[in-house]
Amino acid sequence: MGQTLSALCSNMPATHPHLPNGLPRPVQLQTQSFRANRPSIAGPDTPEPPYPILLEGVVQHGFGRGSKDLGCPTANLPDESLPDMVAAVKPGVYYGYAQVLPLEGQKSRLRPEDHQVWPMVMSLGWNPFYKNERMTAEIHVMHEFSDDFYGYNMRALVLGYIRPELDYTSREALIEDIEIDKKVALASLVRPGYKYTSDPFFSNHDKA
Ligand code: ADP
Ligand code: RBF
Ligand code: MG
Repeated sequence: MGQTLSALCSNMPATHPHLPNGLPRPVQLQTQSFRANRPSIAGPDTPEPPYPILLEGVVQHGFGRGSKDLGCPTANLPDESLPDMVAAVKPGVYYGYAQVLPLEGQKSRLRPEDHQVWPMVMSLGWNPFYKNERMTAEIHVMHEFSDDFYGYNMRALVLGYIRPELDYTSREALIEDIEIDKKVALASLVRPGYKYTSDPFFSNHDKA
């Protein structure tokens, strides 16, 4: 028997809703059984093919839901950056590293540290909770940026798979799982086999 959902939720910050007295939430069966048994680390000790997967694209405007609805901004990548990843893996939640860079020849409004390589979680798919009609790739960077960065270039190195996309019956349940995804990503990335922050794919813009 794995960790129970209430055990996982007991580590959540107080701002996140908890299950009332351990009562099950009214979520779909498949979703519920998956959520109750989430491992704290995802993937093998070192990345295995098709990882690492490299993505690059200019950050697009989406529906503005990430920050407003979920408290989790997600930088949306353009469709052109997706085919390689879509061909290699299924929709789901992934982890890795990302870097935000100004476009060639443009000056950045952000701070130097905003251009470092930061851990990220990524959602690749149809966002069933929102019934999207198009596949999207959205990256939440685990760093507090000084400003938004629409129109900036984003490089992402995907190192592993966390979980399938689920169709939630409540926004709160999706928010809780995204918080767990972030913890799983960080715990997975601190492993010695996942030291990719100095990978030549990333620019040393921040050190220039
Ligand atoms: P949209 O639907 O337009 O993608 P979001 O509410 O998801 O809107 O917000 C995403 C935007 O927020 C990004 O494009 C970026 O400019 C900004 N942003 C600020 N901090 C972050 C972060 N840590 N991770 C991802 N995007 C961030
Ligand atoms: N949307 C879903 O419908 N199902 C999911 O399982 C799901 N998981 C996500 C996991 C992470 C780490 C992130 C950042 C987003 C996830 N979303 C999921 C996408 C969410 O619906 C999306 O960010 C919003 O649609 C805002 O654009
Ligand atoms: Mg977004």
